Amino acid sequence: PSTYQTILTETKGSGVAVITLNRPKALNALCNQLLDELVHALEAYQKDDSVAAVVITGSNKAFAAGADIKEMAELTFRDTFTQQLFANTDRIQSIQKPIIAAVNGYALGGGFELAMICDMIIAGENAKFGQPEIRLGTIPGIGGTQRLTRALGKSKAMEMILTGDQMDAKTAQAYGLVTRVVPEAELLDAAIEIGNKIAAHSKLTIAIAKQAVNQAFETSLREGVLVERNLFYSTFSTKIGMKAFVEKAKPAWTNS
Ligand code: CO8
Repeated sequence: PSTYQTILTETKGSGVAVITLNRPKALNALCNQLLDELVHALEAYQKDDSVAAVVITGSNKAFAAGADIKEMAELTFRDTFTQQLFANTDRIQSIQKPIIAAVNGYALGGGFELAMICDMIIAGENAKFGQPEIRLGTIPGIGGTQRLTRALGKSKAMEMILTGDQMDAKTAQAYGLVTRVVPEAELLDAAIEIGNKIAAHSKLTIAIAKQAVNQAFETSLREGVLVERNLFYSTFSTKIGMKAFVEKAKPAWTNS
């Protein structure tokens, strides 16, 4: 991990890993190396038993101002197709631990899409979200047309994707895109606080709950409810929490 060049990693509180996107001169544009390092770090945290949740953040000016336009400007259709450009971002969806995006400043294009891949977004008051790809003659390519439409509904998603206009933090909160808006300076602490609350619970059940919620985006209601029911039943494999409640004791979630 110490060999990363485009991200910083550290662990805070009780098992909350923080990944800071760190290409300040390019407003954290998501170059190939950054995406590779980010996926690598997330997969390492997935395997690390001491980590319960991950926060991804950027700087006060930018979470990430999109895919790296200077890199993309050199690519042909053939390059993007044969390299399957950005397909490695699919691997972020396979991470079972909760990922919190803490967004100050610009979350544009691929930066916005990365935030939407995360399990929740917390925004600083200065956060600005947008899909400006249309201004470059391209379209969102890391899931934006799908996730933004699910998050905002068709009309607002169309407006943002077809005009390239940005949305501020308060409006994003009103649409339910971000879970809370906090003063810029308090952003990281607020994200870590949520991570700490998650870390206090069973890691196994947290992963099960995440999978159940994500199922809502993949299936019909009937199938989703069935998946939930079976996942719910699976939580009866350890009865630590319920027994602790009955015994008025604090649950010890060791290995569960
Ligand atoms: N890529 C590369 N470099 C960038 C990017 C970017 N996305 N954004 C900013 N930078 C660089 C600038 O070029 C500049 O570098 P330099 O000093 O060397 O010229 C430096 O960061 C600082 O930027 P600015 O001087 O522009 O800072 P401002 O404060 O004036 O403006 C903005 C900030 C408004 C955020 C502005 O930088 C901007 O508009 N950036 C581009 C935003 C954008 O269009 N993002 C979408 C990119 S496309 C995308 O994400 C598509 C993903 C999926 C594609 C799938 C294809 C297969």
